[in-house]
Amino acid sequence: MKTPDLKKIRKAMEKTQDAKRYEHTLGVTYTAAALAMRYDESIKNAEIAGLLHDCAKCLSDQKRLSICAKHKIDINDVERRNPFLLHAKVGGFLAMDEYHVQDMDVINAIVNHTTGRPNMSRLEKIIFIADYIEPGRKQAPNLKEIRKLAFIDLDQALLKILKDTLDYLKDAGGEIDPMTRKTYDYYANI
Ligand code: DGI
Ligand code: FE
Ligand code: FE
Repeated sequence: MKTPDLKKIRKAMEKTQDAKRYEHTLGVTYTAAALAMRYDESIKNAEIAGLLHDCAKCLSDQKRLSICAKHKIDINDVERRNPFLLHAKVGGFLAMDEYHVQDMDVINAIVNHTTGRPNMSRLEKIIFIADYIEPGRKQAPNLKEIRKLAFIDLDQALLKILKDTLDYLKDAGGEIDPMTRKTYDYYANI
């Protein structure tokens, strides 16, 4: 696989992800493609990033940590204590290393899909939002409103997702990654 081939990547995800995760992957891919149509983004890039965004989700924490150590991927304290967060960074690495993705916008969309980051590109926003609203998601509050908002205003949808995620983490006692807060502060003040 030398250049990204959608069909091959899809097959690879079907093979390496459990059935539920693969369903989610397809949901994010189709949702990202629809948002790309709405916002004049590259549909192919949306599909590649959608297919690969959780490619490191089905690895063990130990494997994620060892990939980071081996390839000198920086880890913060929150990530060290909550290694599931690393599936985004490790996923970006694998997208380059195993799936031959070279487009840095696609890589960034994978790397930043969990915490976001300030000043995201349109594709990064699309993947972040598609991950949250894809049809298979059932639990998050305000989903109906956010799904509608996503097709009206990307930044407003983003802000609502970040707010609900921070509220959820506060309630559940989840440790907040500094980047999640930074992203929220940035989009709350634009
Ligand atoms: O991989 P997915 O489940 O499809 O989605 P995701 O990569 O957005 O991960 C979702 C989970 O990540 C969700 O339960 C909220 C959590 N999350 C997002 N930001 C942070 C976080 N968890 C912690 N502990 N800290 C964060 O800053
Ligand atoms: Fe994820
Ligand atoms: Fe996901």
